[in-house]
Formats: sequence, C-alpha cells, structure tokens
Amino acid sequence: MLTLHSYYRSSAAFRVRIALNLKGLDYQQIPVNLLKGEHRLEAHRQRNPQGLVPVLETEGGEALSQSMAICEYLEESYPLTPLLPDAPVARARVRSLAMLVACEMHPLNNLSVLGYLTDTIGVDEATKLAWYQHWVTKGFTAFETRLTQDTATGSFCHGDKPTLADVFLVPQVFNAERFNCDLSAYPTLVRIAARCRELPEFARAAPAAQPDAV
Ligand SMILES: N[C@@H](CCC(=O)N[C@@H](CS)C(=O)NCC(=O)O)C(=O)O
Repeated sequence: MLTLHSYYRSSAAFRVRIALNLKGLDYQQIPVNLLKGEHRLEAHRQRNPQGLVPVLETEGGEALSQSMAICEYLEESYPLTPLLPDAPVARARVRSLAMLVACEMHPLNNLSVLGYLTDTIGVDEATKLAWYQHWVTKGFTAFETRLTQDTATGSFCHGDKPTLADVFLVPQVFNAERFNCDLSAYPTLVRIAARCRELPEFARAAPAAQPDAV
C-alpha cells in the first residue's frame, strides 16, 4: 500500500492527499509532527534528507519527496483520472499555475522560513505577518490575472475538471485564510477553490479531516 508521511497542516502534504484522493488510491498516513520537530529526527531524514514532509513511500518501498515530483509520479503510475490535460500547451499551463504556488509562494512562507525570520533575524509577529501577506498578494495577483485572462479557465483552473493547478491552489488558499489574508481581490481563484472544496476528494484531504488534526 502507498504510505504518506504527512502533517495535517502541511500544505505540501495536503496537495498529495488531494491527488491521491482524486485518483481513488488507497493509502495510509503516518503523521510527522512538525511542531514537535519530528521531521528533523534521523528516522525522517533517512526518508528525506531535507527533513520536510510530505514523503510518499511507493508500493515498491521507494521514498519520494517533493510534492510536485510525487504528484507527477502518481500521474505517470496511475493514469486513471488524469490530473494533467492531453495537449502539451495545456499541460504546460497547468504545471505553470501549480509551480507559481509551489516555487514562488510556498517556499517563502513555510515553517522554517517564518521561524528563521522570527528566531534568527528577530522580526516581530507583525513583521512576519506582513512578510507572509506580501508574498501571498504577489503570487495570488499573478494567479488571478492568469485565470481571468485565459479562456482555458473554467469551473476549475483548467476547464471543468480538477487538475494539478487546483491541487496546488486549494492548500495555498487554506494557508492564506489561516494567516488572515484578504482574498477579496481574487474572486476567480476564490470561486474555484470553493468549487473544489465541494468535492469529497478535496474535503477528505483538508487539514481538519486528518487523523493527526488537533
Ligand atoms: N517543495 C517541497 C516543500 C515541502 C515543505 O516545505 N514542507 C513543509 C510543510 S508544508 C515542511 O516540512 N516544513 C518543515 C520545516 O520547514 O521545517 C514540497 O513541495 O514538497
């Protein structure tokens, strides 16, 4: 069986849970408590020397890291319910939207970066929040513009079925809400995220629905 090493609030793990659910795959979750530092322990570093979640153990026992690589692995290994469209340009569009979140937004706002800001550089909570909201504004402004300018946008980010763009968008919206970001300037992505959240595959992947949620 597939095994996901995960933390309920990790948005990168949330992406993988959505992809697994959309593909209808059976998996077990092993919680790695980031607040207790379990990701830094040797046992987890053996699985991922970066000390990050998620890690997906394949049915063959390989430990895969990086949520985009994991989602692409799932796409290639379990092609039923594709999460990428067929045409190369459409595939590039979907990957580009997903990477806007994964490469430009999330890395600036993850736990270790926020911890470095407060614990090492010494910024206060208000400055940390301003940092967080700055990168959300920059990223979501571009995401929203791309959605509104492109006729390929439908009830989901690409057409009328969920793709990897939605898989990456929804956890970032959850995070932004948690950090009290004002999302009123992004009606299209908010509408799409709300549509996704109606689907059981997204709802079952949400942080509050996880076994380690507190
Ligand atoms: N690019 C990685 C990011 C993974 C990542 O940053 N995971 C976070 C949780 S969302 C984590 O493990 N943080 C622990 C830390 O920052 O110390 C991916 O997409 O998998």
